[in-house]
Amino acid sequence: LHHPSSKELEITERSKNLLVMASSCKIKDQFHEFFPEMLRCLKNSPPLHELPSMQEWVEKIVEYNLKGGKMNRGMAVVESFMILKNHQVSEEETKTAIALGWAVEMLQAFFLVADDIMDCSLTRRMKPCWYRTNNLGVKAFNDSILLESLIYQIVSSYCKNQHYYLPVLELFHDVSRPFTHLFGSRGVFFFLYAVKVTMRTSLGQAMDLHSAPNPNETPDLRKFTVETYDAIVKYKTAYYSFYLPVAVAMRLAGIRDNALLKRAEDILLPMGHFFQVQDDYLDCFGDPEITGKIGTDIEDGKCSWLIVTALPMCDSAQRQLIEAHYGTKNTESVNLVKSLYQRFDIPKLYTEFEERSYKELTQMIEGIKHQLPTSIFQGFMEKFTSD
Ligand code: GPP
Ligand code: MG
Ligand code: MG
Ligand code: MG
Repeated sequence: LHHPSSKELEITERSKNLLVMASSCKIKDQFHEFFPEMLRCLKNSPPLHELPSMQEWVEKIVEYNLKGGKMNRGMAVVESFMILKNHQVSEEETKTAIALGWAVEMLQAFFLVADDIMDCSLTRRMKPCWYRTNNLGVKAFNDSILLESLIYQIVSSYCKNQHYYLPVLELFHDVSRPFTHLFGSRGVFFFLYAVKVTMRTSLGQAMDLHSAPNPNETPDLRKFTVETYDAIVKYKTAYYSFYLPVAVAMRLAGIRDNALLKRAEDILLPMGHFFQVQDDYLDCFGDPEITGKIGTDIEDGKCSWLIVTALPMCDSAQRQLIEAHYGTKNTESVNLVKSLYQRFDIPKLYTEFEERSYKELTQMIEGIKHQLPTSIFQGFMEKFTSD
C-alpha cells in the first residue's frame, strides 16, 4: 500500500484547489449564461405572456437593474451549494441553484431601486439610479414592486415541485406566520426555522429612515446611538445580503437541521454588520469610480457608523456644528462634517475596526469548522465590498 508523502499530499491538495478554482470560473460563466433563459422564462409565464408591451418594459427594468453588479449574493447561493454538496452535483441541481441565485439578485434589485428613491441617490453601479431614467421619478416605485414579484416567478418556475419549495419561499417572504411542515408519511410535524427576509429588511429600512431628520429639520442626535445602529444594519443589510444566500443553499442541499441554520446565522450576521460599516465608510471616503455610487449619507442625515463613532468625541461646539450641518443637501455643510470626521481620525479608526473585525470573524469561522465547511464563510470574507 502506497502512503502518500506530505509533499505528495500537498500537491494533491493544490491540484484539488486548482480544480475548484477552475470550476468556480465555469460556474460564474454558467451563472451569466443563464440570464437570457431566465428572462425568456419570465416573459413567457402568465400573465406577462399576454402583455407584449409589458414584456418589453420588464425586460428593460431587469436588464438595467440586475446587471453591472458584482453578483456576490447570487453567486454565494451557487458556491455555498456546491461546497455543501462537495462539488458532486447534477446539471439539473446546478441549474436550480443558479436560478435561486438570480432570485436573490432580483431581491437585491428590488431593494436597490426602492432604496435609491428613498435615499435621493444619484448613481448606482456607475449609472444613473433607475428612478432618474426614462422620466420615472416616483413611478419607479412600481418597478421595484414588479421586481419583487419576479422573485416568486423564478422560485416557482424552477422549484415548484421540489421538497424545498415551501422552505425557500418562506426564507424570501415577509409573512410573519410561523408554520409547520409535514415530512414523509409518518405524520411528524417539524417546526421550520424560517427567517422572513423581506420583512426584516423593510423593518431595518424603516429604522434607517426614522432615525434620519425630515427635510429642513435638524437631526435628533440622541437617535444616533450604537444600539440603534446595530439594529438598523442587522435588519436592513445582514439578513438579506449574508444570511439569505447561505440559508437558501442549505435548504437546497437538503439540510433540515435548524440548529445548523442558526449556527450559520450566528456568523453571517456579524459579517453583514462588518459589510455595512464598510459601506458607510465608503459612502463618505470611497471613490465613486470604484464603488459605482455617489454617497448621500451626510446629506440624508443617516445614522451611519461614522456619525455614531464621531459623536461621543464631540465637544458642545462640535455637536452644534453637526446639528446645523448634518442632514443638509449643500456642499459646504457636507464638507464641514467631512472635515470634522478627518479631525477625529475616522479613517484610522475605520482601519482599526476593519482589522479587529477580520480577526474576530476569522476566529468565528474557525469555531464553526466541525459543523459547516469553512470555505463558505471564507468566500464571503474575500469578496465583499460595496454594491
Ligand atoms: C443598504 O442601505 C440597505 C438596503 C439597500 C436595503 C434597502 C431595503 C428596502 C426595503 C428598500 P444603504 O442605503 O446604505 O445602501 P447603498 O449605500 O447601497 O445605497
Ligand atoms: Mg442607499
Ligand atoms: Mg438606504
Ligand atoms: Mg450606504
